[in-house]
Amino acid sequence: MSNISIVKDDITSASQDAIVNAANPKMLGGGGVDGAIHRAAGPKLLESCKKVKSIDGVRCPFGEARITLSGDLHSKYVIHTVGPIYRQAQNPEATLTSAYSNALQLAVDNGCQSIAFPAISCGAYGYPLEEAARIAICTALPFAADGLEVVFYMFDDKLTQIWKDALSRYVLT
Ligand code: AR6
Repeated sequence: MSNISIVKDDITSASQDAIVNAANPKMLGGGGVDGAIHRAAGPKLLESCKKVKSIDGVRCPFGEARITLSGDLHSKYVIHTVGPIYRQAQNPEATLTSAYSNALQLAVDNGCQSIAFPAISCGAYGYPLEEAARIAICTALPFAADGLEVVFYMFDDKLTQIWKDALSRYVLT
């Protein structure tokens, strides 16, 4: 049994300690899951984001993660991470791996026992889905083995199946 599970659901309904947002470097909202999380969280999330230190408008560089309060969401925290734009990144695999691992580490450092992830970089940022699923599952594995509950919220049937296939390939369930 692993501490990793996959559900087909809207991540804004998640009640894990932290919800991960697939953000952009400015961290002030956007489309896709970022837009959905900001809509569900209300204006307090944007206020929390604005307080994050910015350098020339960049609050979270590609591959890094930042934590804020979560406004009206069920979770305690939102962890914003920025995956690679697949066709522009020099090393998309390394950047996606560090986006996941920095988000996971930030959750642990802030006392979270559970974390909810969307499929980072798999929408507007264009990451190939099977590759992204392998990176997501394999990066989460050591954290799950240390006791963190990791739940992947997949938005449609295709993504759900790809993530489940990766889970059974890389994890003994
Ligand atoms: N719950 C779970 N998953 C969702 C939801 C939801 N409510 N809505 C969309 N997804 P994307 P990216 C899935 O484009 O590729 C934003 O504008 C969606 O089906 O949200 O990392 C940011 O501001 C897809 O599989 O994120 C950035 O500019 C996955 O979430 C940029 O897009 C990620 O798709 C980031 O692009």
